[in-house]
Amino acid sequence: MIKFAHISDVHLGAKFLVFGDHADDLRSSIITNLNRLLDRLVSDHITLLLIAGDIFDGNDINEYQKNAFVSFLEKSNEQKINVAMIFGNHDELIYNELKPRIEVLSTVHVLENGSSVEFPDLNIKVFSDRTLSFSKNDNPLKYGALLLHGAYPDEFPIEKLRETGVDYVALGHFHGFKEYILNDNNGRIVYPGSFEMLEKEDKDFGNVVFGEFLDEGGVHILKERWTKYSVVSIDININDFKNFEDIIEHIKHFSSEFTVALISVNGSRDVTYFIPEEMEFTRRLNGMFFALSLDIQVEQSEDIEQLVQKNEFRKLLKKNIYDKGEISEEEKQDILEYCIKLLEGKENTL
Ligand SMILES: [Mn+2]
Repeated sequence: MIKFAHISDVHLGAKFLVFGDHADDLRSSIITNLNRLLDRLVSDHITLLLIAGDIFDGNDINEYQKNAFVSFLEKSNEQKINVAMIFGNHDELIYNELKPRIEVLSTVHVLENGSSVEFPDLNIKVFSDRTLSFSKNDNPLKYGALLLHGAYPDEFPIEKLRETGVDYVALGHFHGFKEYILNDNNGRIVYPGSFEMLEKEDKDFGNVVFGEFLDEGGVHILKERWTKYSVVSIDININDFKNFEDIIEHIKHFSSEFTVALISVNGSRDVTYFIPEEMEFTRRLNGMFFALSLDIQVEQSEDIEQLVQKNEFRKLLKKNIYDKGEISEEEKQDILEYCIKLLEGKENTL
């Protein structure tokens, strides 16, 4: 039984622009989790780490971020943890720059497209080949893993993946966890999801996948959510709430400093139902969440509803006045007009 871990889409140096003042928190969270991962690999005697691309967010990365990653690799090397990794198209230039520092680390292997590395001690061969033009015959060892960055199944059809004869396809690119069955011999195709929350709309991000190659072939995997951040969708229909303060009270229940709230406000209101403008609404929610996205789609039903009400009122009034025979036509008309003005707020009650 050989243990491994799989991460992808670390996106070191991501700008996290949508998170404003909190961007630094997320950037440091990535590095905290990298260090935590190293501790875990050591304490759990996990000797193989697969990194499936998008390690850096782009080519414009500061020295601190670059050093954080190289230092992670150096420590992995000291701990004799085997690392097989690929860079994505996002971070190719950085890789070329860091190459001299990475190449000297004997347990760290950067796989370029079409290459592979054998770990005889682990009985595993790790491939990276976007054309998928290799087979079981190319692997003298018991287990095979394939590192790829891209879209499954569009770029990597299941039939071709099966023909490679590998036990595990370690993918990167999508930022949410996904697991697919590769074959009926416990083979799996897995996206761990990004290492940390990258966009407000991401789902199931911030994971590390832990697994083991089984004696009978194939793998068993477990996803662990490592991010402290989460996303909650709050759908509000204003017609379910007495007033705006009631809505605020409801939203308060979800309040957390590590939560991104996606709040959508729907329903239809008449003139008496107060919903502030988006900016004021956001101000009231200030401090409740890590970040917030507010979408107000409330129908202004005042015209139609008021019109219906007015017409009803007119009909009722007319009927009641005209039923009384003792007053003159002129008086009836005056009363009717006065009442309508009252209703429209153009006249005060006496
Ligand atoms: Mn990515």
